[in-house]
Amino acid sequence: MTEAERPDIIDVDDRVRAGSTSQIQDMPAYREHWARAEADPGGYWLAQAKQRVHWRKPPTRGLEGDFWSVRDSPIAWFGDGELNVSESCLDRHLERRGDKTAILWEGDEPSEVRKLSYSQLHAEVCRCANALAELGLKKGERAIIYMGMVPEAAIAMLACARLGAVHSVVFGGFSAEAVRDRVRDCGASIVITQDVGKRGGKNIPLKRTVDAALEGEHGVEKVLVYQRDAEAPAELVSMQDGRDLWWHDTVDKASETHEATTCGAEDPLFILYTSGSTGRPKGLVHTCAGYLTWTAYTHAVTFDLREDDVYACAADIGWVTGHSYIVYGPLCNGATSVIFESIPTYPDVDRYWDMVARHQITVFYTAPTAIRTLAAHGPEPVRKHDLSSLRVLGTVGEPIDPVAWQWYYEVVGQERCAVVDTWWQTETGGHCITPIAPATPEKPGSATLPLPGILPTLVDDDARALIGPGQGRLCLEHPWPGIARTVWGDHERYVSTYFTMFEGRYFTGDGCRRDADGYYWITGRVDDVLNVSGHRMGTAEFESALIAIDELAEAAVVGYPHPVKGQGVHAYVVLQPGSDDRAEAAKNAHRAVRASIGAHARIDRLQFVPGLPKTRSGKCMRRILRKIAEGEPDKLGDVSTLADPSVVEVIVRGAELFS
Ligand code: 6R9
Repeated sequence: MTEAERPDIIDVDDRVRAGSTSQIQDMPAYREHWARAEADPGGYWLAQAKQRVHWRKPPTRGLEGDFWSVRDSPIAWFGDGELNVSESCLDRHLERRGDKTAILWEGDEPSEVRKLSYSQLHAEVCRCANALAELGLKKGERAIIYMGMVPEAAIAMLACARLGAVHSVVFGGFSAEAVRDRVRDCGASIVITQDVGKRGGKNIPLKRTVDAALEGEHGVEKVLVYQRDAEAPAELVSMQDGRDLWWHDTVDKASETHEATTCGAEDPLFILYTSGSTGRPKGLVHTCAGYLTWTAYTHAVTFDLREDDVYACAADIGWVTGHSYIVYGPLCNGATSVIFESIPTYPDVDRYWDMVARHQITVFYTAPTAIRTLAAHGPEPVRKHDLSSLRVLGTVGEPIDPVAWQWYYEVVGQERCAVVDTWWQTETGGHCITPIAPATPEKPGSATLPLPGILPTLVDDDARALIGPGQGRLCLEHPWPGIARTVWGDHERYVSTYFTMFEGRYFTGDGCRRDADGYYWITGRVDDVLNVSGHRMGTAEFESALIAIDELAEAAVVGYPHPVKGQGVHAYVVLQPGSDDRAEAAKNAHRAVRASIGAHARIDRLQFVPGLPKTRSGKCMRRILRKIAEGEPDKLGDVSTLADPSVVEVIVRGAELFS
């Protein structure tokens, strides 16, 4: 969008400003906090950490380390503090909020609702921690959690935290191969799963996938299985003697008192695998105190959290949004957090709004892809319901176009709610660039302004920092408490991925524009990371799955704009000499991607090409393939360095069939 097309700033003056825990209620307060955090980051965050987190031994140190020396000395925040994250999320709420609903679970069927108060959740987490300890899980050891959206997933995460063990949640859509990779990479000794997951009336065979993942593996000694459906088809759930245990035989029988383990501020809390431009997914490591401070702070500030809020984040616990804004941030803040098992279109396209009305949800947080899907059904399914409880609407995961933003604001929010377009990443732990409700004047499509502690810089192709309005690569200048500290088992990969492109700066992988008001507009990834329906996937992961099949010699995968999913996946593939059965190759290609990554990874356009456009030195020019997939073959730029420029014409003609 050009400056001339920029919609006007939306006035938020008349929004309610009472009873918030946010501390930032208007723009002067925002500017004041931002300036304080910039002038004295250590002091500012130490004060926040002491206020928002429950400490066993309060820290005296703020930040140690910087982005220049991150190779030799990892970033540390609050380094001499001691805590247990689960005490911040549970124990300390018992006195004031023991009977308050901590988790409000809405199952796949709208009639299935469960509420767990803070005391009940505390008791369940203690039970689970005792059971896991009994199974041998110790401080510092890793547990894989491969579950659907049930309260037990959050219970398992908090139980690991209580033991000082490190969880790695794997999204329930991932394949057996992807689960196996993660089990191996983090050296997990326990897997926590469930018989079947439920989504949109279907069974997701979680246990069967775990069995396939662990076939022939020796590291995992125990598999703890939560029973979601006692009537699940027997062929989906077989239990292996000596290895597999039912949750109801172990956790339910364990004691509900448990003394939490003392952890250092910088002990790892969890590993979360995420896709990058190259190679296999990286296990990003988040540590206890900085992560918790950042998620609690941002959850309270961005959403203007109130004590009586019913807060719902519709993300999956398997992604970072679920970690930070279903589990850790909200529970640390003593909020009521909704866990939603189903999908926005089941049993009907008004499911979200029906749920908002039934539970009187006040803050609702979802992804642009869901908004686009629902907007396509028009305003009627929304208007059927009384949405007057809503106060703040959030989005995350991908850029939201101004049309979808307006629909969210007008139809769902009835022009009454703040809309917070929160930009952040698995790496950042929590929100970084986002409006603060209700303080920040919004502009549809812009993530607006950086939170306190976040110093964005736009860098041009010559590594120069831009001053004032302009477009460039988005970097962040100074460590904030929530930044991931390392890549599990490979600190060098962490350094080379994020800190070598522009030395001394964290490079986000995103492109971004800054307008004359200093507002940020994320334009999407500038690297080889795809964002399909808010799911982050690496083109390299698709390509390695494709070239592993017999029929294919080469593959290059790029994204293209998709009206609902944000991005679609376009795969260019070259048949192996001697193979000519395209139908068979296509079938195997789709199957290979599903087996290697998971059900959420799908090729939208599979195009057979005679060869890939390569330079004389053999490098595939992805820029050309991207332009062709985007439907702009007239904007290919310089193709003179190609070894065989004629291949481009054939590819362009083939791609036309898709448009
Ligand atoms: C939280 C999460 C991170 C990537 C990020 C960017 C995209 C996320 C966005 C957004 C524009 C927003 N992204 N939020 N782009 N506006 N509000 O999604 O983490 O899965 O690691 O993805 O998602 O491209 O770099 P993750």
